[in-house]
Amino acid sequence: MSNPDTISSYSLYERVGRTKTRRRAAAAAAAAIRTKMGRSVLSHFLSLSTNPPRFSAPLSCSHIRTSYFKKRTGGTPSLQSPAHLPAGFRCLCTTSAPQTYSSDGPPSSVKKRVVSGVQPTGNIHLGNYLGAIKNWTSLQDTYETLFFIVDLHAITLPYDAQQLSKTTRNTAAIYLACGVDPSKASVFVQSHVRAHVELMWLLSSEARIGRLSRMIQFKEKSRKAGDENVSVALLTYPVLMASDILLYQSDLVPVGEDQTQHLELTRELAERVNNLFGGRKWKKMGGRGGALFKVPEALIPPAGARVMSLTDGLSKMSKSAPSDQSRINLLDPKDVIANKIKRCKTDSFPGMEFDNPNRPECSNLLSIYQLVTGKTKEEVAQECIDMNWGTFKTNLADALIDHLHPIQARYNDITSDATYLDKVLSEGARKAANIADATLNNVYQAMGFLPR
Ligand code: AQP
Repeated sequence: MSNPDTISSYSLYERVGRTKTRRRAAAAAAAAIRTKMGRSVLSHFLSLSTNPPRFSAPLSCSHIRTSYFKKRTGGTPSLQSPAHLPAGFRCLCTTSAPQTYSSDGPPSSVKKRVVSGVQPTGNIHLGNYLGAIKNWTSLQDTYETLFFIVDLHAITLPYDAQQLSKTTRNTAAIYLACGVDPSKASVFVQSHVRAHVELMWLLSSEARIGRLSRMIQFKEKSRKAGDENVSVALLTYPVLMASDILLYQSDLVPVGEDQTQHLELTRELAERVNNLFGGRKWKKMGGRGGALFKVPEALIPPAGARVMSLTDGLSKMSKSAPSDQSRINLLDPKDVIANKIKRCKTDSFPGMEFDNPNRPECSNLLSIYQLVTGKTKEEVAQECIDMNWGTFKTNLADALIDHLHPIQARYNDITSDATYLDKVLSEGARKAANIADATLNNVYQAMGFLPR
């Protein structure tokens, strides 16, 4: 793909525009180039330049692809250099990459779109912060970002209706306190954009029960909840998650290890619906044709972002773990943080070290220390190699308190002004709904529904 011939052959074809003469010249040029460089590569580029976007063009790496938008809008065609990812992030490149455009037409910029969210199911903890929210603050500088509070997901397990709106607001305030900037990212509440549920229903018709019931999270959560408490929503929430992602024609989705299966399902649903209802079939229904959904890819957060429980280094830190001692909540006061660190599980090995499989707690706490101090793994390993647990725990507690204090102060400011938060959320929902409604309307049209 990086062959300079490839670039110039595309440019040559693209420069000859729409008139008949130009098309003839283009055909001649294409024929000449075909002889020179071989049929398959050229036909790939020709099809990109003349046809609506294809569903899935096989590429060795989706980061090295022609810029569809630039070609459509007559800009200088080019191969994108490997996408700029924020420090530490990796993109899980796939064997197929979509050549699609957003349902609301060509975007005003070529920024890729990223969506993510956290459930307002309790206290936001250090795992949610280091594994998700903190990373968003670097993503918002690079990508077009939408961060939402996934309140519809919060009802998949028994929950407290009296608390839901409060925890939803608090979660939004935490996003902002952690540095999510509403002037860069759209911040909104999932249930405020009705298209999420509507698209979920449409996607449900193409989701299969067997596939959903084999999802690891369903198996684990349903086993924990017990049969009587397993709601249909617990089974089908991955379809809602697919809707959350596909509505926004997202390019990239930050995923933790526990969510790769969900993204895989999302990709499958996108491809299935694209194949069943998109392209020419959609065009016949009066639509634009092409792909209905962009097929998203996984964005892997920086290493070390999986935060484990303070009481068991082999289980992830979790909102639903029964013991509050197992997690640091972002809003825990200083003395609570110090106390939780003091009491967290240790071992009897000398010194401190990363990556010893027999010392999961040690590795976890060192990683937390690394992430909140911003030091490198090597620096932390060197600094702590000879420390005993007592000294390390004091240092860790101090570092955590220092790191979380400004977040807590900003949280208090934000929540003291209810109108500010309301304004951010309604503006975020308005922007999100514009994108989401366009996708939803396309899907209704392609699936044959009578227009309103
Ligand atoms: N321990 C963790 N380490 C790193 N990242 C984590 N995330 C959650 N726990 C950790 C990330 O937080 C984001 C939002 O997660 P969620 O609200 O969907 O909740 P969850 O993944 O189900 O985990 P929780 O918060 O602990 O809730 P419960 O107890 O209900 O499972 C995701 O990006 C997730 O990876």
